[in-house]
Formats: sequence, structure tokens, C-alpha cells
Amino acid sequence: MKSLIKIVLILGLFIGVYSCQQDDSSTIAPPRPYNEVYEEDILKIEEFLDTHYVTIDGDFNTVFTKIPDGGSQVPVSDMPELEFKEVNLHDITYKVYYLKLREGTGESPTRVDSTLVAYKGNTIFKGTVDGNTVYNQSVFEENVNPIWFNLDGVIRGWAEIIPQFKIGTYSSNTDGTISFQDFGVGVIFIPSGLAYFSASRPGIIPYSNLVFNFKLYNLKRMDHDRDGILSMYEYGDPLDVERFKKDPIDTDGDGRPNYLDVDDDGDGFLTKVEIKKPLPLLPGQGITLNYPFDPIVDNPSTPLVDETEPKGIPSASGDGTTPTRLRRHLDKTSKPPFTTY
Ligand SMILES: [Ca+2]
Ligand SMILES: [Ca+2]
Ligand SMILES: [Ca+2]
Ligand SMILES: [Ca+2]
Repeated sequence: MKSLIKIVLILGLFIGVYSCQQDDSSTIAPPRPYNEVYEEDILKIEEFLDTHYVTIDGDFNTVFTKIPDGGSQVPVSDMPELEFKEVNLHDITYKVYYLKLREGTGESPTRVDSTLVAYKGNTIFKGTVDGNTVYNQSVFEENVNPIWFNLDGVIRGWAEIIPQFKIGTYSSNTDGTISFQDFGVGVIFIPSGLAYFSASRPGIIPYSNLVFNFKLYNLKRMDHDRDGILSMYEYGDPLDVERFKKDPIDTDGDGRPNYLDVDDDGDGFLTKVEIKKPLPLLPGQGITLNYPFDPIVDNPSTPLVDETEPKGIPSASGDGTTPTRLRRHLDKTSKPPFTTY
């Protein structure tokens, strides 16, 4: 009897699983191929750029309007501020157009930094009215007040284009508020494959191309794994200007890229210990001398650095200046410079 109940239960389970799968396949369509969608997306985006002009107010807010028949307005596609970046993903070379309305004067964020931005996001979708092609625009999200975003946690199109801009300067006002000047301002036109693709989000239907007007006010360099080395230096070879186009480096091959790995060479010693140096009179009391480092020039804020000190994180043999040296936290045969910690 017991075994009969078991069989019935197991059978019920199988039927349950089977019917779930049936339900799933009948209600959720599989995503469309990326390349097929991109071919349509890029045509829509380029047609939009060809048929619309932009008006920009004193605060760099933008409005895109269809050029009327016979209109003399300059289409976006003819504006000298229009640039594009190619992004390789999904075996496709995506073209991401952006308007560089103002580049900014300060530093640029990398793909692993945090950014303070204000923005307005629009979807553009193509339709037909009285036999004529029209593009509707619809605001799905707006943050007039600046908000912090980690660029490694946002849609890919955003993470690729924001680093093409720079922050500006800022000053504190007597009422406690902060004023920003000369910051980067732009508009990005993102194909759906570098946005939410087949997923629907509030105000965004699947396969929507997105347009963002943004202002890049400020940035914060991130140290995701808190090992004392900024993520921008751990993402790839710091000497490689193309590093953010590649996959991040994983020195010990444990599946955690260096910028998320507290023991980068997998030798059992934490990176934050390996980049420290003991004070001569206090063995075991390491201080973080060798950070922040720059691959070429040592950071002047590093304490205790003078002409006799190594610059940046040294190799196991103490070489602190050769740009291509193997730094000791990436050399699994080297030990931290002190044994007690
Ligand atoms: Ca780090
Ligand atoms: Ca690793
Ligand atoms: Ca690390
Ligand atoms: Ca280590």
C-alpha cells in the first residue's frame, strides 16, 4: 500500500512538472535572436536621427521633434555633436550613438566606478498614422535630482557611454547646497540589446530602444572587494587603455575576477595584507604604504613616500618602478612582507 501511495505521489509530481512546463511554454515566448532584433533596432534609431531635430534649453534639457515637411531644421544625424561607439556583445558589433553636448572638464568614470547623474529616459517606438511613419516618445523614468549609480550595475549601453564623458567642478553654497559647473552632458541612443531587450519594465515594452538625456555631476572610484586597490586598476592590466572592452582579469582563475577577489593570486594571503609594508620599529604593524598606486606615477597622497621609497605596489624583489613588474599580490610565490598580522 505504501509503495502504491509512493507511485501515485511520484506520478503526480511528474504530471505537475510536465504541466508546469506546458504552461510556461504556452505563455512565455522565447526571446527573439539578438541579431534579428538589432537589425530592426538600428534602422529605427538611424531613421529617428534622420527625421528629428533637437532643441536644447539653458539647462541642457533636450526635446526631440519630427522635422515637418519642408522644414529646415538640422536633423540629429547631421549634428557635429553626434558620435558613436561600437560595442561587441552577443556576437554583434552594436553601434551606440550619442550626442556629446558638453564633454565636461574633470575626470572620466570607468565601467566599475559610481557616478552621480541626473537623467531622463525615453522610449522611442515606431508606428503608423494615416499611412505615415511616426515615432512616439514616452518618458519612462526621470531623476531631476542627481542620484548615485554604480556603472557595473546598470544597462550595458549606459556603462559604455557614460565613461566617454567627464565630470565638472562643484562648489558649496552658503545655504548648504552644492552647485555643479562644466559637467558632462549628453544623450545616448541605446539599442534594446544593450538595454532591457525582451524584458518588460515599468513604462518599457519588450525590445524598446531607449534614449537617455543625462548630466554627469560627479564620480566615486570604487573598491568593490575592499582589498585596498581601486576596481579601476584591478579590472584589467592598468597599462592597457582598452582593458574595459575586455573581460576582467582573474589572476588565480578561481572564477572571481580580481576586482571582486580579496586574494587575487590565490596564495592564501589576502591582497590587503600583501600590499602593506611594516613600519621599521613596529614589525607586524603594517601600514598601507603601497596604495593608492598608479601604474606610471605614484599617487602623491601615499604616506611615507620619498625618493628612497618604492613607488606603487612593488614586485616580490622590491622593484617598485618598472611599469610591467609583477606586483607581489599577483605573484603567488611571494609572501607578505611580514609574518605576523
Ligand atoms: Ca579592490
Ligand atoms: Ca580570482
Ligand atoms: Ca582584488
Ligand atoms: Ca594573495
